[in-house]
Amino acid sequence: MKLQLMPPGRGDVLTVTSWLAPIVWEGTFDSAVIDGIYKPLNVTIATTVFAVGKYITYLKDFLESAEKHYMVGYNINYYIFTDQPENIPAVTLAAGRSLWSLRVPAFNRWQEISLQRMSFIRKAIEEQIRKEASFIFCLDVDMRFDNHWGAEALGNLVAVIHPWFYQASRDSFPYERRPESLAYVHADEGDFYYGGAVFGGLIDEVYKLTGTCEEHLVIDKGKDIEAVWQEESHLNWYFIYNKPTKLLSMEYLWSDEKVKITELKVVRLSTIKKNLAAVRPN
Ligand code: UD2
Repeated sequence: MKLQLMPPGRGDVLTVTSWLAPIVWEGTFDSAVIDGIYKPLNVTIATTVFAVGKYITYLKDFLESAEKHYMVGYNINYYIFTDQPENIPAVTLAAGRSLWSLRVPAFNRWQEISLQRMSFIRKAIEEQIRKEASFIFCLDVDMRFDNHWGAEALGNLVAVIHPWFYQASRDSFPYERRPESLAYVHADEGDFYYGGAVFGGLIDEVYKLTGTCEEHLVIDKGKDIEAVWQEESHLNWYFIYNKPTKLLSMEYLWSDEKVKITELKVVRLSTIKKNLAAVRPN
């Protein structure tokens, strides 16, 4: 019997969306093939992280674990947005990887950091990042890489399925439901609920995404309405009308607080259990 060159990777999970975007799971890709495509292009991947106030304490583990597992062998520019550049930990970076600090103010409400991230990223793309990288990932800082998180994640516009809503029905997705907000999603709309902790893609695509979300956040603020999950709500609105070209499964955004499910063969990135009262400003 002849061996199939490309046997179907997984039969137990959804691996492609209704608009034909792949959903990346362990078993659906071959890293050697993927690296064979991207390595010769010598791409640089911008990676933005906010570490404001007490969240700076997460940065060391984030960076050290990223150096072990995140896009290993690729050029990475980390852009750390912080109110205390002097406290950025000294972490040894591999060749081709560098770190920039970008100063942002300290905020007195944690929601404000989430709300303003889109605007800071949009500006940084305009002023610096677009000259220095071709892809970008925007990540939360209270996270740890545990396993390979590589170039299979690259795509034009990339979203991650939120681990808490993987098996949830659409009516339980925590979209913004008040029509006064520009993040409003009608009960009949929505494909997946995506996490705000990981999004990315080509620089120009993420520039459009951050610019649109920023505009909508500003208009909402003018109307004195704050979407239920801040910028994550606006991001979810955006991905309904601008479909991501690649989706990352929960392997790419898991949570230390979740009980593992059988479909999850490998955890690549996980949010750390945090004491919110101790780390948030409000
Ligand atoms: C969820 C989302 C997060 C964001 C937020 C919006 C996931 C796993 N997380 O996380 O991406 O959409 O909801 O409300 O999908 N930060 C600071 N200093 C602070 C507070 C926050 O630097 O004092 C930064 C930091 O990079 C942090 C990020 O903002 O990782 C998100 O804040 P969070 O982790 O407290 O938000 P959370 O857990 O509600």
